[in-house]
Amino acid sequence: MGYRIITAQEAATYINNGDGVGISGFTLSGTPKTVLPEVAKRAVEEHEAGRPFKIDLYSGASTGDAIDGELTRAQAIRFRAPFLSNPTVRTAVNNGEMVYTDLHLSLMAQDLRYGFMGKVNVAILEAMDITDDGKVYLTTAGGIGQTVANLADKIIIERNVYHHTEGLHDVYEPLDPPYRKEIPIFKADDRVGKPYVQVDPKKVVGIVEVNMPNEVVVFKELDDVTRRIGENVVNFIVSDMKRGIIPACGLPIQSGIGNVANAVLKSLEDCNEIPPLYLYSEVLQDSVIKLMELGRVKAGSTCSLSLSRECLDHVYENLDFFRDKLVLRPSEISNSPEIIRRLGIIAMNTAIEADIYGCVNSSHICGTRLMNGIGGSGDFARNAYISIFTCPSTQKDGKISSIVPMVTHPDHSEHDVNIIVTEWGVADLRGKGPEERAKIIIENCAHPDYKQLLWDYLAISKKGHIHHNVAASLAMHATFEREGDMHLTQWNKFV
Ligand code: 0RQ
Repeated sequence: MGYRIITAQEAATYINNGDGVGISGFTLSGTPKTVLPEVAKRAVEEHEAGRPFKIDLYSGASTGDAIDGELTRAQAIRFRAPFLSNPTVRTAVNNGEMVYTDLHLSLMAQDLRYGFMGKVNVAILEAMDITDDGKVYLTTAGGIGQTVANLADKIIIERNVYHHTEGLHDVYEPLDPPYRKEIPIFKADDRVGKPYVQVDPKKVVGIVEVNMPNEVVVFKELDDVTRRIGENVVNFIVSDMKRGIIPACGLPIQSGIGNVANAVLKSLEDCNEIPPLYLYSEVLQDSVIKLMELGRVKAGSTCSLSLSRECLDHVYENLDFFRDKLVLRPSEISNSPEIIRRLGIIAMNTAIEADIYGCVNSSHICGTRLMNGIGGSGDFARNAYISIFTCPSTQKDGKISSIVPMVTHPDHSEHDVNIIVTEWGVADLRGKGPEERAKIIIENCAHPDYKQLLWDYLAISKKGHIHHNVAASLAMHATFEREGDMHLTQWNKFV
């Protein structure tokens, strides 16, 4: 059957006030590029005419300014899940202008299927192409494409000819309970699905022709702090290999997103003591492409190619080299707890803050202001062979300590955190009780300027299995909010 070629403006008319819209993509990669900005324009026109216009927006992870930014500025989003990184939408969420649910990314597709969120009326998929019988070849991310295509009444395809991911996708959607079976991935690069998303051609209302690269994130250059964090992580892995805890052949690694994660991966470039590894992760950044070319990473399974434009072009130009080294999976599979546990992943994620007992906050500044969300960090941390969290020991010119008595928002409890790493060192929490953990985290990870404050907190804490002074436990944060500097915290009023 032939599909209609339509403009982005016409495609936008298929989306109505109150609709649930599910899109392809994961981070800034693989998201549709032209229809949702037109939806934003429509929302502005509707609002000017005095009519309501808001949608519920479901994606694999975050999106960029063309989607989250434009729709937020047009006040066109009622509900958003599961991850954000755009500053405009972050501000709107923190101002209470939309409902946002912070989800483990492995759950997004499943929660939509289970009906935990609203209906998906329209799916918009960015694809290299679609065949007459409904085979949709996605671009740079797996995301939740198959699920939203199944659930939606209408499907819009953005055919984006910029992209060339031929042979990279492995699309697999599990059955729901009580019929679910094991997902048969036993090695990071096993392929178990189809290279395309299958859609019902009758649902496709049209194809929008596009030729556009992805939006990209620019990382901060490595500095002394991030370089030292990276070196500490690599030294820790080497030491665990020498002790035989990590097998000599290595284990697959997962790396989160952001400046710190990027620095950790860069540190692997020069380390010959770690054998070439597999990556089983949700995002794959430029540093991993370099590691593949250096022979340091054998193959990478990911949900998204979160690459700079130059790096993505380089992959496309050398697709024959990368084709058997890259697998793009749906987020439900890239982040599947079952597979993460089976493969024995070494998970490396970033904390906003960690407390002296090993609980980690990855998502909310001072417990209230959303940064990005937990993303896949919880999927990996809970199920990893070794769960590592990294962060600089201080933030905001040293006025904030990232090591605190109690985290203000517990994303990852002490039960899911094995190792904490800052630029000062490594706290290995495995097999230790709470008091031992507190001592090693303060001694090895806290910034020297904050060590005494943290020791003094322990001294005024009530003994028990875990030592805390409940009234004082958030005083460092309260002091920062009141006086702009955690150094000014005084414990005497809590004694
Ligand atoms: O603020 O941007 O104003 O300078 O947070 O912090 O140190 O540059 O580190 O880019 O690696 O991001 C946790 C946010 C770290 C990220 C987080 C402020 C800091 C700076 C960024 P500025 P850095 P990174 C993969 C898996 C989600 C969980 C995860 C993240 C900005 O890694 O979102 O890993 N992780 N998911 O100043 C006040 C603190 C702060 C603080 C940091 N304690 N107080 N501000 N900042 N700590 C993602 C996916 O699943 C797709």
